[in-house]
Amino acid sequence: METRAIRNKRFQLHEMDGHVHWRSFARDVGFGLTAQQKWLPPKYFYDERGSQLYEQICALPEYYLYRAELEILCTYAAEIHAEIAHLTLVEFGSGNASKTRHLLAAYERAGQPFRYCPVDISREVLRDTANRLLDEYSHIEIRAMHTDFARQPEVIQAFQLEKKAVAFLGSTLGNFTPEESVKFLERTAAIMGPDDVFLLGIDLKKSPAILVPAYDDSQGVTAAFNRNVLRRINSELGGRFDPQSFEHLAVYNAARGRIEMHLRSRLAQQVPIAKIEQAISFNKDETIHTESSYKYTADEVRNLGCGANLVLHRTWSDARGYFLVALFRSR
Ligand code: AVJ
Repeated sequence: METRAIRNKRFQLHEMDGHVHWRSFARDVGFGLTAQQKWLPPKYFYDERGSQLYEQICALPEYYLYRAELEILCTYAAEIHAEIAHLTLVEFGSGNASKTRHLLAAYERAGQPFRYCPVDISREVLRDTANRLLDEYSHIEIRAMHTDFARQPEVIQAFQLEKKAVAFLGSTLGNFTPEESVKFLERTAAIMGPDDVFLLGIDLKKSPAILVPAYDDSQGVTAAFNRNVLRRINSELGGRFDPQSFEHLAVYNAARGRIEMHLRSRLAQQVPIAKIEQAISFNKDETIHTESSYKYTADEVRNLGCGANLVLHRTWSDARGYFLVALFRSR
């Protein structure tokens, strides 16, 4: 635990352990790379280097998602804060909180103590972010949780909060299939009280001419982010991937309403991975499906909520209508 944080007692880290251990990584890699359509869970992008690359992605001109949501949170921070009524803010996939901080600024301006509970899969990012927020906001108290929350939103019950606002921003829900999304939201709604709110930030459906470049930028940052999962298999599982022998691919699958990222093998090859005691064979042009990023319409967002016992209360959008922040209450 961070020493300064212990001293000032405004920071606590819940270490829910295990979940991001190399054994689970090995299991998921062994499972995904032996499937008919090879695939890897996108959560493994986010080691320290991957988190840095994601921050670089957010600064790319093509990656409108970040700035659109930032615009919403900046413009409507006071309105959103008023709806949330100063409840403790629990955030799934908080990352560096660079957008959330605008909402936290509204809490700070209220001049009353408040609590922020970020939940993230990356311990380094949680610690650094918490330290910066503690420096910046005098009224903040932070209870952070290091865990892979996707399978189990109930982990946030460990915070033992009476009332809460649960935030899931950055279109991270888009990484789940619609079925997984409804399940995740339903399980979250089940642990919400009558005064609790759920704040969802999600990317909207739009022309592939805008969508695709956001996932295939001209500087190749997204390509490096995509290949980072291979580097990670090399360093953590004794893999022998040559990341450059895989081409970065981003396509919009209109039928499924999702951007797909793949890594396509430029040649037929065999890649040994020591810790799973296997060599993986690739045909030329065979792909590993590394990420799906689902896009929704505003109506579909409302319906996601309906299927999960969440009632849509209010929405905010950016000037171009690219992104949606939606506030739900539990039924
Ligand atoms: C963090 C899941 C929202 O899907 O847009 C960015 C991740 N992948 N560029 C997204 C990502 C490629 C991002 N999310």
